[in-house]
Amino acid sequence: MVHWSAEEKQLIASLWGKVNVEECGAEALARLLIVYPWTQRFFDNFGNLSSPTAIIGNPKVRAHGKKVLTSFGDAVKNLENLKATYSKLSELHCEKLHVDPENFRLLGDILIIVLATHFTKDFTPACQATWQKLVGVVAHALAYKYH
Ligand code: HEG
Repeated sequence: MVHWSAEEKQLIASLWGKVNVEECGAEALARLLIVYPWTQRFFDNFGNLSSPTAIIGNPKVRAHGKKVLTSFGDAVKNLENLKATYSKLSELHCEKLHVDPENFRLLGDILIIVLATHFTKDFTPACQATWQKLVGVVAHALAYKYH
């Protein structure tokens, strides 16, 4: 059972309150597709992904990044209940989308980098550790229904 201390809850909530899900979501997904280009195969209907500039400017990448980070926000609101929160999405990513769960970890690591670049001052060691814990637990919850 994952436990969240009062300090951890506070570090998560206060940073999340400053996050622009549209900007940070778009940036995180774009970085995933650039840094780990094999992840592009899940998005073969997204049009031009031929260069970093194309990826960053691609409106479908932007829209999907926002969708993913908005959904990540459900974790922030349901810290005590992540497996149930992501149960349906875990099934979807496994059974319909066939996304290897390793990709959830890659995206989580990238999200940490995006947050660190946007919120350098807030990103104290305690904040960073707490967010690393959160992205890890979210990745674990999203992988829970895989078989
Ligand atoms: Mg996933 C769809 C959330 C990581 C590939 N993802 C979705 C949807 C949500 C979501 C909410 C829409 C579901 C629906 O239509 O009902 N994704 C989500 C989260 C995370 C994540 C919260 C991690 C934090 N997704 C992720 C990763 C990949 C991926 C790492 C692949 C590298 N997602 C993926 C694809 C779709 C979704 C291919 C369908 C896209 C489409 O064609 O609309």
